[in-house]
Amino acid sequence: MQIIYYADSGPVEQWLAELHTALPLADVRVWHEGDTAPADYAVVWKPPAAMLQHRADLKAIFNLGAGVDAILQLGDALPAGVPVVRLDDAGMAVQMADYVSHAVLRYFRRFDEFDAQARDHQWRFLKPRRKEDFSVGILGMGVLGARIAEVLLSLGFPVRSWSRSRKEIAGVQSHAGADELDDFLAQSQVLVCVLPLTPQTTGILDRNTLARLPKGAYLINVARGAHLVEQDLLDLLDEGHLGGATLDVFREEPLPSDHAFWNQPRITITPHISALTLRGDSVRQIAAKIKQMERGQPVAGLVDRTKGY
Ligand code: NDP
Ligand code: OXD
Repeated sequence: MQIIYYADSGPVEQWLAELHTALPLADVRVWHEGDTAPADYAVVWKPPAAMLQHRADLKAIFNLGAGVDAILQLGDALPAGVPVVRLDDAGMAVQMADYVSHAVLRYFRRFDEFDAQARDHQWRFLKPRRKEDFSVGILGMGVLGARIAEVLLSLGFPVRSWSRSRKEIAGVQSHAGADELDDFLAQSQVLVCVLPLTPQTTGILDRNTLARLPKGAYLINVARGAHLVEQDLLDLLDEGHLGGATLDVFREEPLPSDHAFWNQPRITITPHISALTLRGDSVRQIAAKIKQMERGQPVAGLVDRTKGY
């Protein structure tokens, strides 16, 4: 079995070694421009079009991340009949749930405001909030959203979700489709975005959406930078409609050093670390799926190209 590997960053030799250990009978090689030798599977992160163009011979393309926006952007360069398989949790859900719970608790316990006061040497009591008034709305209730919801519920926060299809998750109020978005937003004191980036969700965090949140609401975006219309967020923070934002993803990454977000104290910035691709978990998952495919069995995490995720 031949496997070609490409990632735009990361320790190539270690990925290769772990893939080889997990699939000892496979011949795993790094793909280089001009390599058109036969291959059965591709394991990729942000591959160039030249790698996958004309690769109708592949049995599957494994994406080294949950989000498939970069690979689907290849459009016609992506061979039509070849299944694309994304990472399905692979250790990311627990990281995402930690990150989001931390941000929600920070806003709930007003640590953002205490930090600001401390910078001015101010010792001042701030009225505690009540959890029942601090409802968290999660945009996207897939693999990651469901885990975030579970942890927030265990912390006692009211949780609601928005997705394309309705969900039946104990304790979570499910909203589905465009018709139910306004009602969802109006009741979300914290808005968490964990949607895939598709033509329908690009720019979804704009003034129109964010202004429908209750006054003083917070935004947590851990999905993709292009969900957010950046100037709209800055304006709504300046106008006092939003209380703060925690952003892990940006339209341009790394975030340029002169970007206005760095100067807005109500924005907390992290460098796309909310859920890292873990090599061990990812290799184990991909190797298991390759074995399933070789046995003719179905695998989880198949991307529906018409939906875009
Ligand atoms: P899933 O595919 O499991 O879940 C996606 C969810 O979004 C589903 O509930 C889906 O609805 C919903 N959805 C998609 N399109 C729409 C729409 N137009 N309207 C309403 N709901 C919609 O994805 P994951 O949970 O695994 O990952 C989500 C995203 O998180 C990834 O695509 C990636 O971009 C991002 N991510 C970011 C990371 C980081 O480090 N910052 C790390 C990992 C992922 P339905 O259930 O009805 O299909
Ligand atoms: C992903 C990411 O999509 O790390 O997995 O952003």
